[in-house]
Amino acid sequence: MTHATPTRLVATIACSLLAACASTTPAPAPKPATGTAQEAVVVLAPASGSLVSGKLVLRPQGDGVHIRGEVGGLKAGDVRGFHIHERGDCSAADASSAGGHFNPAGSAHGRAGQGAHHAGDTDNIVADARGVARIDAHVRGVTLGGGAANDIAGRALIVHAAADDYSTQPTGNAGGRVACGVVRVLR
Ligand SMILES: [Cu+2]
Ligand SMILES: [Zn+2]
Repeated sequence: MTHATPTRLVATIACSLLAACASTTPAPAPKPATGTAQEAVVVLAPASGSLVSGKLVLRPQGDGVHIRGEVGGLKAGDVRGFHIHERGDCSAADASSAGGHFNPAGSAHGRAGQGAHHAGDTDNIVADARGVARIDAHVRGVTLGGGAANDIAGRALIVHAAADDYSTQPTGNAGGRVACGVVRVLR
C-alpha cells in the first residue's frame, strides 16, 4: 500500500544475503610464509680442526627448501649429523657461535618426517668410499628469504662429528661441529 513495505523487504533480503555471505566466507588465513629467494649457497668450512668442507645449493621447492651438494673430507662410511642451526655465525673455532638447532616452533629434537622435530633437523649424511657425502635433502616447513619465522636465509648449516640419534635432547648427541657454513642468498 505504501512505499515503505517493499523498501523494507528489499533491505531485509539484502541483509540476509550479506549475512549469509559473511558466515560462509572463511576468516582470512594467516599470511602464507612464502620465501622471496630462488637460490642460496652454503660454503661449508672446516671447524674444530677438521678437514671437512663442502658446497651446497638451496632452492625453494614445494613445501620447503631442497638442499643439494657434496660434503668431503669424511672417512668412508661415516654417518654424520647434519642440521640447520639458528645463527649464521661460524666465527667460533668450534662453530658454537651458530647456536642450537633452528627451532622457531619450540619443538623437541627428533627426526624429520617422524613426529616432533626441530625445523632445522635433517637426516644424517653418509660418506661414500671416498669420504664424500652427496646431499639431496628436502627440508619441509622452512622458507628461503623474506624474513618469516621459518626463514633459513642467513642461518647456518653444520656437519657434526658423529651420527644424530634423532632422540637425545636437544642435539641428537651428534658430537662436535666439524664444518659450518652460512646460508647466503644469491638471487
Ligand atoms: Cu647440528
Ligand atoms: Zn634438532
